[in-house]
Amino acid sequence: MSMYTAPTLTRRAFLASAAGTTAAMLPFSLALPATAGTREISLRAAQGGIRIVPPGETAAWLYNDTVPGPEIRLRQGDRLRVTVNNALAEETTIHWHGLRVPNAMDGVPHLTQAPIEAGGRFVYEFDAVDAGTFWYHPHQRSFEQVARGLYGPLIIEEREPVRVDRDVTWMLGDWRLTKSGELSKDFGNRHDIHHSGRVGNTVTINGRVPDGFAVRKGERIRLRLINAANARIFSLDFAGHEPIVIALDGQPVTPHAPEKGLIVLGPAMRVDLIIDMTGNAGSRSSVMDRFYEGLEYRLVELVYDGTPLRERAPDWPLALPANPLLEPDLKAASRNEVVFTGGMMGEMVAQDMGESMGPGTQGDRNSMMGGMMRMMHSNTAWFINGVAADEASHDMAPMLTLEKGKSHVIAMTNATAWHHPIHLHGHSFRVGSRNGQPTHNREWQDTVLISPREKVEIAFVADNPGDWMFHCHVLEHQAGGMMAVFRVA
Ligand SMILES: [Cu+2]
Repeated sequence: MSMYTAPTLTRRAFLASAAGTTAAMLPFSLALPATAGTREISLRAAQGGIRIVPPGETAAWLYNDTVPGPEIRLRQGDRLRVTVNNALAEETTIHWHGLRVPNAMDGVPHLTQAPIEAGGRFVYEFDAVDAGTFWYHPHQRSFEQVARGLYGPLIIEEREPVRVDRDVTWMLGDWRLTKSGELSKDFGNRHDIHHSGRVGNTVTINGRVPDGFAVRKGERIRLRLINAANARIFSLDFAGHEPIVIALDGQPVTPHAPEKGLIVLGPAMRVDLIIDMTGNAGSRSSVMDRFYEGLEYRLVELVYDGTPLRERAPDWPLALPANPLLEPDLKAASRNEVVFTGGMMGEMVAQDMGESMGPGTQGDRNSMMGGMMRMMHSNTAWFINGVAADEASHDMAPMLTLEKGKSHVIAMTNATAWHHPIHLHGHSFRVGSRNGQPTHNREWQDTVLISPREKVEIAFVADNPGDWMFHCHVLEHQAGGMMAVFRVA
């Protein structure tokens, strides 16, 4: 991040209107139903331009000419059919992040489908099994395609949603812009791969650098946060407000106040909040991002209207109805160890933790230095159980075969000096413990953020057959080898 100076931003108003008239104000279009029961959408990936930092236009890659791509909304139990037209000059795919879809619809090139060639077309079709906040993005060269703007929200509405005044999506984006407002073209560079990934210098909400977000005293908002950044981790502070977490990665969780009041989102993660707007009419309140120490900044301001909606916050229920997930049986579960190694300073951490970094890197200090030198001069940087995958081909033998219909524990150790948001396709899992301590809410997630030197155990029933990606969602880490395949059979 320090490598780039932020361009001078002309702040652009991001003013949503008062309750009831917001939809038209949101900067993405709403896809409308064709017939009840099946939602038909078409997405066209193509080059275009967007106004992140007015007055200039930034060249980007877009779905249907917008960033984010259109917000796809349907109801739980409905079916979605998406025709994708690839107008890019290179291959692409779409992955439906967090949705439990049939394997052939998962959008992983070479693993679940042939990539959609330039000028080609592919039809994805699946049922919306779980309600919640999800998103879509390419899985082909995602470190570049996502960074150029290919992503969009996918909202599955509950049949009986919780009552709120407004349901709002904030898709958080992170761009590395040059002084002239162009996207920096250093996608997948070695430095980003070996460190924290491509952390940018310009954060957007729904594709715009936000200024104010209009609210009213007494209003209750369901805020769906989606982190679409390649690498940036957010830690949001809604100072003066008391947000309640009601879902993580789309899956309902016991409503609770976030730890230390901070909403932490690693790349690809989602958090659904209920926020009662308790500020005074006519006041302003900053939403800060405090993740990177010394680099705190104001994400957006909540701008209170002069007229309250109501004097007191409503006392409507907060809990969401559960999704149809199978409960893992920990006593009967198979246990599998997964160790992450690599990255800058990784050999030191791995050695401290007594972990090997795989062939040719364990042993004495000489071979350790040799391994480090080899890594520095290639884009292979990260290992799962000693193996670095080839991102370009997605060609991987399954690392684990998990018996279908059975419960499985994956005990993960982050023997590196960096954070990793680890994502499993095709399933949601319970996060059971961190460093041996049970989690408070045994939350369901599809992407779990693991701190340096942390051990995290997850558990799930492998009920979705096929070959599924298991990878870091810092997209530069994925490109540097941090991916594997779990086979459910
Ligand atoms: Cu990572």
